[in-house]
Amino acid sequence: MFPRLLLGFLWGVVGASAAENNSQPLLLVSFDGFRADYLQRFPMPNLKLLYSQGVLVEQLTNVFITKTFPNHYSLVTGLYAESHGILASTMYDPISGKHFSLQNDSDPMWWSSVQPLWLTAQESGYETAAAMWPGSDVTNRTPTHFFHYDPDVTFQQRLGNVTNWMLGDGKKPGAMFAALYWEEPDRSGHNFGPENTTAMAKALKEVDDNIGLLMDELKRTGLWGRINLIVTSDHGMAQCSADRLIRLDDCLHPDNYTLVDLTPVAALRPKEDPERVFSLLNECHPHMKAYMKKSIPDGLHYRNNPRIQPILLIADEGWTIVRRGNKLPRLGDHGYYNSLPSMHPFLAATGPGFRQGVQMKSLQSVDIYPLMCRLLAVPAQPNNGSLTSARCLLAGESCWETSVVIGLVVGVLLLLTIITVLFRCMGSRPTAGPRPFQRLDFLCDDDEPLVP
Ligand SMILES: *[C@@H]1O[C@H](CO)[C@@H](O)[C@H](O)[C@H]1NC(C)=O
Ligand SMILES: *[C@@H]1O[C@H](CO)[C@@H](O)[C@H](O)[C@H]1NC(C)=O
Ligand SMILES: *[C@@H]1O[C@H](CO)[C@@H](O)[C@H](O)[C@H]1NC(C)=O
Ligand SMILES: *[C@@H]1O[C@H](CO)[C@@H](O)[C@H](O)[C@H]1NC(C)=O
Ligand SMILES: *[C@@H]1O[C@H](CO)[C@@H](O)[C@H](O)[C@H]1NC(C)=O
Ligand SMILES: CC(=O)N[C@H]1CO[C@H](CO)[C@@H](O)[C@@H]1O
Ligand SMILES: [Zn+2]
Repeated sequence: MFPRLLLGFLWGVVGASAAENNSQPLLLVSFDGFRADYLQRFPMPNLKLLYSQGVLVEQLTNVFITKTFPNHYSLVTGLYAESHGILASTMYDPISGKHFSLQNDSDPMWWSSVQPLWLTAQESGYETAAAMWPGSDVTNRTPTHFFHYDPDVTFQQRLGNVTNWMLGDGKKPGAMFAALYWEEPDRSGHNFGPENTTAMAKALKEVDDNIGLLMDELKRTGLWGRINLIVTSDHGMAQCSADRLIRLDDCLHPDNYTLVDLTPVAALRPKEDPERVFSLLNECHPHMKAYMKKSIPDGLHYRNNPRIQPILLIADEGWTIVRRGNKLPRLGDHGYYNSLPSMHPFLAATGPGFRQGVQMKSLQSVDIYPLMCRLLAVPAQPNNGSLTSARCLLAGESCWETSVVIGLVVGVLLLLTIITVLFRCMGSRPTAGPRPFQRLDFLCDDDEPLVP
């Protein structure tokens, strides 16, 4: 037991220092809206081949709200939405009076309270790159190489540019960190609903073909096996239905508030008498929870930011908030509580920095940021993640499972106690020669032995 634990400890020390100098370039790829259980429901042969040579985390617990921009920014900062400031797809900032939307997102004001990984790696002297990653085309905050957002640039074109950026031009080393974003299977999930097996099988076949393209391209360019590759996503997808609509106008006249964001998490600014507005919304629908800002649960990490509005409404899984009418806007949606498995994405990774054949049930998505910083050997900015669990995915790192840590601490304490006792015994009677073993139990008390 002790030798094994000590070996583990030494291995950890050696492994940690070796890892610091063995950093390889890192490519982070996100397939938007890849719900964790798609991996069980659909074949995905290329993705399976990828993680068979690396690691798989079956479910990532992402951040609330489970939307695209908040979660993509969490991946590259390790912060909850309240701490990185990208709180929704549609925002209002009461301090500046500015509005944010997916079409109007490049004002640096929204993004600049924190530093995404591409800027941190740049400060460490590296080139960085991104293809369509949310926030990567914000004025003065771009990586070395980037695209202005354009959904019409194909996966192959994004990939071709990213591999070129990572390869460098022979004179300069290529980008050390690159991030690649692709819109599917999110788009199909919204349009057809995750329960439409026919439509989702088609969308996921295309995603898996793109993963095949990615592996082929990395092999063709000689990057495969030289770089670390993480394939992940921002959130899952829930099935919606016209039978599960929550109509705000049924509860409260729209003149009484300004709507900042609508579904499945609504953000409202009451015009007057907030308590009255709240109480009407609170009783509005059994499948919608209303919160005054101050009482939003701690666990959501979605309260401490001026961009969070005075009243928040959260629909239950699969329910849609509308103002009025019977029209369902989307067959699939996300944004719901991040405790729901349907909202969770997955993570697969491979490369020299990762173990092989390791599967983990779950991980916090904020833990990916410190993991990437470790892989790149760049200093992590203050963040909400931890390497404690994620370390188990890395090659050359000891994996501190809780039981091992407790075993180690108890073992070392026991060993120290025995050594102390032995020394005290020897010291107290230097000439006495060997003593009866049982006497050790009494800390070498020189009185009568308890067992005569
Ligand atoms: C890592 O590399 C740096 C310079 O390249 C060197 O100074 C340092 O001693 C190395 N650290 C280890 C643990 O090998
Ligand atoms: C974009 O946002 C800025 C700042 O809130 C605003 O001044 C501008 O009118 C917006 N543009 C569009 C097209 O919405
Ligand atoms: C890079 O992207 C552009 C589109 O912006 C495309 O025309 C070009 O072919 C891409 N380059 C590669 C090597 O794929
Ligand atoms: C599923 O999606 C397909 C399109 O791929 C569509 O033709 C079909 O009607 C959908 N089925 C259901 C039950 O919505
Ligand atoms: C998240 O990290 C930020 C930056 O270190 C910190 O300010 C914030 O308090 C953290 N949030 C939680 C819930 O620990
Ligand atoms: C609770 C509340 O403020 N109700 C008001 C909402 O708006 C309508 C129409 O403007 C008023 O008549 C209500 O008194
Ligand atoms: Zn998304």
